[in-house]
Amino acid sequence: MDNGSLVWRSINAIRFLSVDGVQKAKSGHPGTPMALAPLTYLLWTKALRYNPKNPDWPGRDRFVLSCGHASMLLYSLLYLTGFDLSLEEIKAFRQWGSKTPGHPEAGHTPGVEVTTGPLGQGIGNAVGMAMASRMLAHRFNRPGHEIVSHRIVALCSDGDLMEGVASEAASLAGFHRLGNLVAFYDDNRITIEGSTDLAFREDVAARFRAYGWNVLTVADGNTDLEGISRAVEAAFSEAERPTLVIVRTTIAFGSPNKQGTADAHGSPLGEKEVALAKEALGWPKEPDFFVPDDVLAHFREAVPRGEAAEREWRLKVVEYGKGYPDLALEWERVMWGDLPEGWESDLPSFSPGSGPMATRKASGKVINAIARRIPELAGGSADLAPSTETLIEGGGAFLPDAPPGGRNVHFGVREHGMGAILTGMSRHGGIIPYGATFLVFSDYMRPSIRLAALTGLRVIYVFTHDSVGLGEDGPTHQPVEQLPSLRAIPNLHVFRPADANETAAAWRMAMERTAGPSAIALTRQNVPVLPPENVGREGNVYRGAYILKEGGKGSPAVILLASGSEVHVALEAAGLLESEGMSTRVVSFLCRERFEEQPAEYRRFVLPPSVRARVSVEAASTFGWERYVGDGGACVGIDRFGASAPAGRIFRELGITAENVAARAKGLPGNT
Ligand SMILES: Cc1ncc(C[n+]2csc(CCOP(=O)(O)OP(=O)(O)O)c2C)c(N)n1
Repeated sequence: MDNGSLVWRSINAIRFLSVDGVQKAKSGHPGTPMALAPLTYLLWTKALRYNPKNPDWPGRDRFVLSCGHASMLLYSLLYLTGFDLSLEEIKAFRQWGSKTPGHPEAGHTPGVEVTTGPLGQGIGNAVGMAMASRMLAHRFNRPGHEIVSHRIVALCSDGDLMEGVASEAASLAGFHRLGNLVAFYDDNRITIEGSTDLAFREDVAARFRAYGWNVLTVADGNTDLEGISRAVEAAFSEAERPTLVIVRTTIAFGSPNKQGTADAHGSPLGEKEVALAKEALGWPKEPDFFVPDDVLAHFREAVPRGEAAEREWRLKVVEYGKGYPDLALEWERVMWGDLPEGWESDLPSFSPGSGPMATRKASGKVINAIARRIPELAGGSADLAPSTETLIEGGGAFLPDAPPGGRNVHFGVREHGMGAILTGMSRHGGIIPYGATFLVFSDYMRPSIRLAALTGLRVIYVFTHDSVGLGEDGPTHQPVEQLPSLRAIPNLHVFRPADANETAAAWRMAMERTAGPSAIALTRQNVPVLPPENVGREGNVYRGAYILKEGGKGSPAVILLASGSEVHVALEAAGLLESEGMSTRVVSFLCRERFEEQPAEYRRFVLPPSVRARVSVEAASTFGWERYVGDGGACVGIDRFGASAPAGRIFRELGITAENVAARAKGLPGNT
């Protein structure tokens, strides 16, 4: 190790930019960037294909910092290699309005591929990206014209590999033999509480081999640049399996008193120790944020290198376009995330005459109608496709040994892994992913859903068996609090269609929504089909909540607000109330978040402030309905766990009946 050489000074520049950034912020994680500087130096100067001047070109490799707490490492690399991230931003680490938030946020900082920080998610996202890339390669590559040939490279830590979500995703990656995925594991044996000996002694290499991964090790990730280079090269030339490179490092390498200790994980080293570390590694103590000119110039070679790589790829695409003009247009379209002209023209309309239909069933028909027009719609379920009705008929299975081109993904019983994978697929681009399970198990996916919402990604979650109406499986399977808890996630749109026609509308909105994810909650049980002309009237269904039935002229005496299967309970209750002379409005609440986006005028039209007699009805926790029913109203819902019995009996016992709703309406102040 020659601290005077350009290479080691470059590595030390990564280290001390990170250390100084954390020190100035008085908060952050200095130890891991110090340890990973040699590996990332080699990756970012030699191995990765990226263009700092055009961070989003589709042919680039994707670099995922799964251990997002080491964000300063990534910011240092982005600044040094010439992304649109200034030294001022590095100095503003973790400050209000900066481009350098505590953990990396995709879409916020140029060059950040995914939002990471919750451990385990990033590696799950990387698996999703590798799957999306594989699907696109199947669809678009032609012999001699491999326009999809990039790699997904993830960097993960002990914490990442302890998390269950990583195991689920890694298992699936091994199963699929995703040779386009390389993960580096920073084996520094330190977490927050101390040594990994406290809780993590398993043989990670054996575990990943058992998943089907190619596993390589680097015994000395601190100083052995040749060893690291060899491993990177070997990993990048493996095409048949995902590769895990276990790199043994020392956290805070170079810090005389803190290296190898948990102290260096999550707090600044301290002024004194920073000075000692700089001295130990032969780095000038002053000024802070020092980058020698030749070091910066060396890193900035990434710009012409990246531009050349992009140019080469673009020429490939031009050649491709000559041979396959239609495919080339399709490629452009899917990578932009645009839907094809007229994509919605086959969306089915359902007639009441054909009898009642479970909304999950309707959803299955809608998925298939969409899939015929949109080849990039791909997804599946966590081993529940026959129940969630999410199979694309004739879509083929996405399997390692099946003919390429399959769009039905079998996630296995891995809801959390599925959640992280869907996020990665969406962020990769070119695929519109959906994933399905029972609504109650959305809890198993919640951390991933939250990140998709935070990042603003188009992911569609299909959650069936959406209430106690699923019946005999009992309270373990009957969602109660899931609807309000999903609605509490900012930027997630939660749809709960009342019938088949609303289901088609929900899917349409979810497909067209690019600013964030959508969850569609669907019934297991049959529900009546509403007249399509009522659902579609004036397009108000697309406003999230709309007047489905108006009892009489003038202001209604009472408004019933309902979602999903309970819309029919409300309609029946309205009949009862009207037979007693109370004019009743029924508002179907398909998607609260859409409704909230409407102008106040529309919202007041649907829910006039003067009508205070309101009753909500939803077979779920009533949490949140107060906002709409107000002081003068009442909520009919289920503020307890369900029970095992036939659905009809449960609804009766728990008061989700037209009679109860009517009685509650009549009992409101002013109506008695
Ligand atoms: C899901 C989740 N749980 C807890 C944390 C808080 N946390 C941040 S880093 C960390 C563990 C640090 O150990 P390691 O992953 O080995 O990182 P290193 O010490 O090597 O930086 C924990 C528990 C988190 N970020 N995400």
